[in-house]
Amino acid sequence: MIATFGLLFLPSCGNQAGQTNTGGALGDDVASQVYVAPGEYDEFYAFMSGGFSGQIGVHGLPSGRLLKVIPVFSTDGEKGYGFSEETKPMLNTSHGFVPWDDAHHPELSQTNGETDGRWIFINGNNTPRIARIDLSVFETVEIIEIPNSGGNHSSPFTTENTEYVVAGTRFGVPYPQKDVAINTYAENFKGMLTYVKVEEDGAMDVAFQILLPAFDYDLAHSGKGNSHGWTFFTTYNTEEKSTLLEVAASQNDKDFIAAVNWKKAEEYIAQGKYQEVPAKYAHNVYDEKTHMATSTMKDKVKVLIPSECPGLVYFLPTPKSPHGVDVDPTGEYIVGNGKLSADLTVHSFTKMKAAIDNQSFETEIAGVPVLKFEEVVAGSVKDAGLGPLHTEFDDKGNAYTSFFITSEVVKWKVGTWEVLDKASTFYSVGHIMIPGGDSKKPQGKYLVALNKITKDRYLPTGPELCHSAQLYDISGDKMKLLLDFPTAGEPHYAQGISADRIVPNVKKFYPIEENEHPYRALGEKDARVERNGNEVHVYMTTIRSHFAPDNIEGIKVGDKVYFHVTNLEQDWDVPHGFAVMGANNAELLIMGGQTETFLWEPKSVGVIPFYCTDFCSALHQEMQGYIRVSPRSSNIALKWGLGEEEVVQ
Ligand code: RUQ
Ligand code: CUA
Repeated sequence: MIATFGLLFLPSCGNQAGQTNTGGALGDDVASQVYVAPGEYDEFYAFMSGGFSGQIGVHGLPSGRLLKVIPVFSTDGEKGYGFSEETKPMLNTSHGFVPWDDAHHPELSQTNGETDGRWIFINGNNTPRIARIDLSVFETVEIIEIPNSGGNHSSPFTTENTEYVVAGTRFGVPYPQKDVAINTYAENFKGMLTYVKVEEDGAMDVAFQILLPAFDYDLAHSGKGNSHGWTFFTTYNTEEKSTLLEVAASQNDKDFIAAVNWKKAEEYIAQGKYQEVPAKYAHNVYDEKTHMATSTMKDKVKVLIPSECPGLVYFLPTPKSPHGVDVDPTGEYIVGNGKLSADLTVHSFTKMKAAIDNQSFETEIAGVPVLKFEEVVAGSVKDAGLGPLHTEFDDKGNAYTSFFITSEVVKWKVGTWEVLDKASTFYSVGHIMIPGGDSKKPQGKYLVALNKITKDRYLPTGPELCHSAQLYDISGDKMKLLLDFPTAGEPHYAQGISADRIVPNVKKFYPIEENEHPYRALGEKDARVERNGNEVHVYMTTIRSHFAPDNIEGIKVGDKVYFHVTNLEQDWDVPHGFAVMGANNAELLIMGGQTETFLWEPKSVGVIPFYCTDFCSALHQEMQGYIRVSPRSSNIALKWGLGEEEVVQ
């Protein structure tokens, strides 16, 4: 009763734009539809990209509860990600250490076109990268840089069996990079599409790249069923302009969807019809046994040139500056979300194949045949709204498209193209997500709208407001708004999956006997301190509620002190933390069975405290210790201990 009373007052100030919240919180008993009782699990996981936070936010659906923020492309002081010696290599690139990125599109791994819960991939837009997150631990375990690209936006959309994840450059860049006048764009700049091979165990590597004109490659989705073996990329700026794009790149009536036959590409690679070119890009891998990341610099890549590889790429004319490209669950329909077009254009894969067979080409650009629009178009969704961006699908033959300008989600029928329903979003929706909504088997119970503007939806927090997700029930004929919830960073795309596909594989701690970290200490008997010149290695252990050792003497100003901290706990949810006063670093947060390393370079003499940062037991506050720092010239012996026991060296 109290909850209902509260809700009555909030929407009145949440609707200043004059929109009516039909079927929303006031409609009927929606609260019970999103209520997940204490102690119960949500039915779905939702993985929201963090946009300019560089991370992934994991929420439960339908409750909207934030379950975890997974650090991916940005350092994260909360978890020591990018601060510990083990994770620093994850953020290495050909430009050196890059502690931030703009993460847009999470994409779950698939088997037979269905989400399988093994991994989630996400693109780094700014310094082109793709990351892989292992969903047994919810940690980033691999990041590969994408060479010959600028702005990896059309990424990392997967193929039907996760054979590949793709990357397409949003910005044309000189190929190879060189010092040229910007106004030579059309002649010197190129656009590269990249296929990253994903092995059975998840390991990624750049398999090949395809050299195309310097259009802006915006988004992508792969075919499925009949269209398996193809990937579709949207383009804009087919005008190939480099300045004032808001006008210059909106001239052409139609831009293109680039259809890439990646099975054909595999044949050309096998026949050796590629150019091997120098390219510097980092490949970073986190090993769950050594608890350590390594970064390897790669130096070449295979490039396919369409004019030398007939049948590899075709352009499908598509009005007008299409943003998202989405393939329906059958694989037959390819939806081009032309953001400046009044209608939504849908192409047919069958018609596309026929047009290719009949050579119904309008023209050719850089060796790529342009198919005739009328020969490939299947239909269009008319007058649905303004500014279509993205489309997802349910399991009943319906599609849902977000319209940014008119702030709404429009439901339409695949095949007849009729508009069935519209629901307002609050406000300015970008991506939408239905669990499995870009797979062969959508789990179409909920739709999440990811909104850009939230003013007046939440209590004000100064000039900056959080972004917002809105949850709709789509199980009936009409969409029903159930819930608003804030998100971390700016969610672009998101992915959802029923929890039963992930929960059985989730690890609760790392078995200590499998720990292969070179500086591990597998019990307190292994705890010790070793000096090697001005490098000091502390083999430290943690267990409720002490560090071993907790008193260390004989450290000198100018030393490089590496604390290798092994958490001996073999229990779920008992991390210990580690922090040192004045360290130019973040804490470590060490999971059970894990070893992590903290580098500290003491700059002045004194006795410096350290402590556990994660409340771990009733005696957490006692979990502390001291390090004595002496002058560089001193001859204080290295000495360490815990309680009565002390070792002097
Ligand atoms: S993009 S809406 Cu990467 Cu559509 Cu954000
Ligand atoms: Cu260990 Cu607090």
